[in-house]
Amino acid sequence: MYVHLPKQIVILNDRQVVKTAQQELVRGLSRMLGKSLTVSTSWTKGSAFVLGTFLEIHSRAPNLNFPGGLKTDGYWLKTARIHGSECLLIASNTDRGILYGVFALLSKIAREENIAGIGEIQQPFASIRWVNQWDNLDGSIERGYGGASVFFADGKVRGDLSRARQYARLLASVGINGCTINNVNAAPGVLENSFIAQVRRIADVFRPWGVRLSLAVDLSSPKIVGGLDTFDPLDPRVAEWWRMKVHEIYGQIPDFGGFVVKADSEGRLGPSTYGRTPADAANVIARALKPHGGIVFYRAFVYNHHLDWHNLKNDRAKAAYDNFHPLDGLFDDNVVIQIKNGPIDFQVREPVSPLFAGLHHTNEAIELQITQEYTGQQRQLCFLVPMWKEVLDFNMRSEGKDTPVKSLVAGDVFHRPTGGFVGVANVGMDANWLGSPMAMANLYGFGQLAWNPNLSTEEIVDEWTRLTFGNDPRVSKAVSRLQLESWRVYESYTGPLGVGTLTNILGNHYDPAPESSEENGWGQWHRADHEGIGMDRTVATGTGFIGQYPPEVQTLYESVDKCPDKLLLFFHHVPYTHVLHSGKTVVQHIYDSHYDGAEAARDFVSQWKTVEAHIDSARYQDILSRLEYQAQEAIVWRDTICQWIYHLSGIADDKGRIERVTKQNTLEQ
Ligand code: GCV
Repeated sequence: MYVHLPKQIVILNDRQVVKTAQQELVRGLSRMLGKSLTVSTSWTKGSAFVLGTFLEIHSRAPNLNFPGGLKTDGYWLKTARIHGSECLLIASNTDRGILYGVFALLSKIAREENIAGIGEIQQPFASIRWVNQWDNLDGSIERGYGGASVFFADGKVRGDLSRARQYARLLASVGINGCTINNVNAAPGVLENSFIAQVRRIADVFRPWGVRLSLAVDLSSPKIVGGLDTFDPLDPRVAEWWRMKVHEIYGQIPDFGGFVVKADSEGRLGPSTYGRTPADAANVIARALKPHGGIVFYRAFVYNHHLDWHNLKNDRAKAAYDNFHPLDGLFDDNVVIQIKNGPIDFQVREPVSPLFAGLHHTNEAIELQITQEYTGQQRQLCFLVPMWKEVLDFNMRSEGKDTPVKSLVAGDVFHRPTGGFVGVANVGMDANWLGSPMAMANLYGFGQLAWNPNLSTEEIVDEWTRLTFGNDPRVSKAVSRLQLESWRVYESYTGPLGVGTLTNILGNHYDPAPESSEENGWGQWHRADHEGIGMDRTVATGTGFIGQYPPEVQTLYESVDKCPDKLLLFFHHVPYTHVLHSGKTVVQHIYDSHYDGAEAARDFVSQWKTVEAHIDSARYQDILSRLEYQAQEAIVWRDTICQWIYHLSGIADDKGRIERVTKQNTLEQ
């Protein structure tokens, strides 16, 4: 199919990122098609792949009709006759866009797509497409399940940064243009002069891939690192300290992206120490970054983890909106409020954060968690793109208009200068980056959605599967099916009806331990007792959280009758005998859901076995043993949660399964 492809590449400039693009094209076509291409910087005659900016190509081919108004980093793949020969143009308004165009072309070839006569324009939905890494300087990664840090070891930047270089390549291949390399629970030491010189080496390996580096910083750095007696954001000495520090960083890293700030959260110091606001804190840093083009990502994950659990009106879910909505309009234009998708903390199911509709004069970005902290930690299969799609497509009906979350975060609805998507990736040194080969679909999917959230889940999973396992339809069908079912299945045996992931929140965030959520100040409450289950977050009788949404969404959630079953227990405390829209009682739904989920997890094993003859045995065995393990874990979850609900409610399972397990356990003891 690709016999007529050009045999030469013409690059119209020799800037670093375009050179990377050229090298990728040479490498990709040689490995996939066995073609060897010549490279030239002067465009004379003959059929060629032509890599350049619109301006550069226009100056050589002025008669071509160029697409207008493309967003930054958008690209054009175009077959055109130039100087009498058929050429394939890979053009963009930026060098990064040319690189993305090359990766897109290679992806098409890998998936055996017909590219004859191609004429395709792609452009990113939003300018911010970043990942965060929660890497500690000792080389560990908070909530990382794929090995040690690719950046740090023993308190220093690694000597060998070849994996960091490969990571930048991986990120660029899915359109990601920025990476924060260290934990948001930031070690102040990253801002020491000697450390910045080390970080520069990482920025140097990122640069050829168009990935900007940024750092998570501790707000008390002016005191701890700078030796001042304060870090009060309104103190002029503090402002000057940030200004000088930023100046120093840009001296080493001219394309530095900016800072991520976690403050007044989970024990981190913040502006509240001085009675100041997040806007005061964000702006002092933003002003230091502004002349250099840097951004501050200020996280909305600010909450009190010592909430009084006796008080039924207390609600952690309200914190982000309560803290940030009143400050709308007070943040500088190079501040972005980074908001987790849900109001609690990356649970298996949450409603969207109401803060997305609560900021009209402030930039925002959605924070999604690629690393599966609460969703099976890469030991269990849980493909998160279907969840993210639901979140991004959710229509907030802000001011009574169609305002899906994706458009709010991109800044389209309220005409903000910037906005977008941040994924907590936490890849590590493991050969497959995330610890499990199947989990990479989440990183791929995040990149694809950040580029184009209008892609369907099916398209994304099909592309990933074929790029990863090849084009055999027997394999791609089976893998896609497993991925597509996995979130629903994981939810069904861990936390159905919006109750949250009933995991051990005081420990590993992995094993079932529903009681750990209650009677402490962390606020991940489900309020299960002998009568009923769920958090009453209504305006009428509960915490009032629902009142933070625009009116039409309030109407949907406030009424127990209208509230969708999948989120019922997030918003309402109901008796176990409450009848769902499905016609089942809550308690029976919980039992059935856990049994069906465990059954479906077991079925994953059989589904996987169908691909044995069509896949390499190393990956086949690896994934098989993971799915077998998951099937066992699903039974552990099923029995723990069903027993717990049975003992709390005293209500028997219609099918007698819980009683049988209880009896069997008693006999075995
Ligand atoms: C980096 C959750 C995680 C923490 C994480 C925090 C955050 O609470 O369990 O490990 O800290 O979120 O997002 O800041």
